[in-house]
Amino acid sequence: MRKFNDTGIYTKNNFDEYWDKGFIIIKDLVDPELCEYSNVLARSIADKDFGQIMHLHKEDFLVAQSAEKISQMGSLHEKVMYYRKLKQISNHFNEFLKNPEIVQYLSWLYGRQMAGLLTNLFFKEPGTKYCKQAWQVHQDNNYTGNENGMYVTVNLTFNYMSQKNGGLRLYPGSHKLGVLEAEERVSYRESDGKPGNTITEKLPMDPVECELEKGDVLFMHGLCAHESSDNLSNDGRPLLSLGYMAMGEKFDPGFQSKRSITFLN
Ligand SMILES: O=C(O)CCC(=O)C(=O)O
Ligand SMILES: [Fe+2]
Repeated sequence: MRKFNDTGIYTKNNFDEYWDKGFIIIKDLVDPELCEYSNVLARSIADKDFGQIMHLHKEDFLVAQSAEKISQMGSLHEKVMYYRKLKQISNHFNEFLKNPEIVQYLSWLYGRQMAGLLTNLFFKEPGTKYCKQAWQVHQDNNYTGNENGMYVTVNLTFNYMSQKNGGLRLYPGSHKLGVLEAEERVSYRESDGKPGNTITEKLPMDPVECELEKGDVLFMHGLCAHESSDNLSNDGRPLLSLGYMAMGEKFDPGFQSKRSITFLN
């Protein structure tokens, strides 16, 4: 493929925008029906608080995060059927991580072959404990610890995302500041509603609000600082976060997260 096209999404403008701001939104990159179907699957295995689900693409993580639900099931039949469902759902999200449109765009932006590293789902379901989840300003690369900033987050919503329902705010150009010092905070099913390994310095730019519709895809540099507020609306904000790392780069697997690469093609 030629590096740049004059029309479509593979333009010099888009390339420059990504590397200038540290993020870009590509409208309608994935099928909205895929988002709706994925939402149905994810909701069917959510716990009562709609807590974050980590690594939907890994069967063992889904089983581990469903332990309470499974223990409440009466019959062996029910448990086995639920286990089979988890297996199917992890396969679905493993395929999602390999989405050709997303993977091709990432490889084009970075000029590198990419590997899948993680999947996360944040429901911010109205009326639940985790709708009051305000992510403090952070860089996602902080979690994966790549010195070259070669981690990338790809975000999609299964509904819509705006400031009304707890959407993200992004700090344009902050990826150029490199790896920033941060204070570690519990960022998985925390109890204080303030997750995110928080950047300690005051950033020299103002954040911009990020709006997404079903099917839009946000590509965000791992060093791009971002944050979000709680969701006090009646609309859920299921946000799927797909994590990628350029092939061959070092990363911290994390004792709890046990990140490992998934080959994408
Ligand atoms: O769910 C949110 O509002 C933000 C999530 C996030 O930034 C993250 O997981 O790194
Ligand atoms: Fe983040």
